[in-house]
Amino acid sequence: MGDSSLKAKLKEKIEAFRPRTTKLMKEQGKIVIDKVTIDQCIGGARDIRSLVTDISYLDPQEGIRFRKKTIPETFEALKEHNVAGCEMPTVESFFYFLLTGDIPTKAQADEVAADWRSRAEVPQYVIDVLRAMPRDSHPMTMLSTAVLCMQRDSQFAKRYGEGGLKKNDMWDPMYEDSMTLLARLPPIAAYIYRMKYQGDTFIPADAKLDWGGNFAHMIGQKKPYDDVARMYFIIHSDHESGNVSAHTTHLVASALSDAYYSFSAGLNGLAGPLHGLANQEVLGWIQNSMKKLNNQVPSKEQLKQFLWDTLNSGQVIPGYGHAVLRKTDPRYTAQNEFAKKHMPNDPLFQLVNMIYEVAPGVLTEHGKTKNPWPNVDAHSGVIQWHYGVREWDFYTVLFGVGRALGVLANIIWDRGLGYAIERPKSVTTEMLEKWAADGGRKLD
Ligand code: NMX
Ligand code: MLT
Repeated sequence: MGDSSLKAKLKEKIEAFRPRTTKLMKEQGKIVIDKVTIDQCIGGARDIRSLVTDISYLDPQEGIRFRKKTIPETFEALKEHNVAGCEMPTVESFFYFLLTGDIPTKAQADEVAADWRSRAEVPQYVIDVLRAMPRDSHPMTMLSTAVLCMQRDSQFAKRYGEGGLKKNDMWDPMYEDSMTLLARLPPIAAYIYRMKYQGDTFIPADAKLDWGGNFAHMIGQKKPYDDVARMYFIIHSDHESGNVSAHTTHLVASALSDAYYSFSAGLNGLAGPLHGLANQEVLGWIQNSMKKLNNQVPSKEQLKQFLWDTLNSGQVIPGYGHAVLRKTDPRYTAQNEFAKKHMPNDPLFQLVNMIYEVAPGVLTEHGKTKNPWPNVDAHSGVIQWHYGVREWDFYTVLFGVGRALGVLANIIWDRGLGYAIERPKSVTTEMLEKWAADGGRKLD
């Protein structure tokens, strides 16, 4: 297969960009841009400016921008790519935009679609591995395992192993692996879903459908769920570089591990309850609250009590709070607008809105969290539930399929710009105590 126009465009973009990174490193590398305090060292490196990405940026007040565009601006800019009769653009057009920063023409987006279609066949050994796993394995374990076992197909590992792969050319096999991985993720996720929850029955891909639409079709969903799938994958794609899944993917790739090793590791981070797994926890929390009331929607007072009971038992309120955001997550808002339009009378949706009215006040009174507002996960499960995807433990897989778009775009650029192996310096508690007593570490 000859190189696609996306690949040619990317080559041009990377080569044009590279001198900016080189200049910053070589000529301006010692300019100070941040300081590090003891609480940041112990407290999860919060706010330390030490990662670089040009693909998305997260402002604490405004939320995410993909390539400088907010979520509404992104959807507006891509609206020529809305699938006929649908409200959402194709994921293919969004990926082109995420990777290059340019809005594609129809032909360019079609080319991505054709490229992914040509790579989409899931090897039989992946199916065999999935089928050999205990059926009650978490679907995130299955997804991560499926990704990891495809490492044997890595072009990057092959070309690196053959020798002679130059640093400036490393983005090329990283791109090839990432495109293959992206093409195979929807059928793999759909296979896991149908194997685990739909009586081991399968629906073949439909070559006429786009990436998001095809996923909806393969799990057995009808309209407008195809738009739900497109919206989910797009809004979950990227959240700058410091979140656990993006950072892990980037960290592992920095050792020149290929896209399969790197993304599988990122998925394992996404599977934590403080990160992506929170979307299944939210549904569990809501359902448990309703169960206590014989499945009646609680009153605001009852809801307040559930929130306090959760906090008093030492648990977090899933879907609320954020390490960076200090306002309602615009990804929550995007889903809320979709739900208002398509499922306004759904009782769970009404409950989600009620939680939004009550939880920020309770969390503020509780006084611990720096951000009492909802994040993306507070809303995602309810929409899935409404359309009949009721297997909560699958929800993080949906997050993971979307997250692949962002983190893989990032590691392609990481190799394009030749970012170094990541290796921050650690210190001992004794050193921290000494520097604390001295009023700070003496800098050279
Ligand atoms: N419910 C109860 N307590 C909370 C919550 C919450 N939703 N959010 C933060 N806190 C607590 C937090 O546990 C910490 O307590 P302690 O001092 O006892 O350790 C304190 O408030 C200060 O935490 P923050 O600095 O506000 O938050 P941090 O940056 O450490 O953590 C999260 C961010 C997202 C991990 C945290 O807000 C949380 O656990 N939220 C609930 C889980 C969740 O929704 N995760 C999904 C995030 C989005 N995603 O998809 O990844
Ligand atoms: C994400 O999308 O990765 C989450 O909101 C977590 C984060 O940004 O830290």
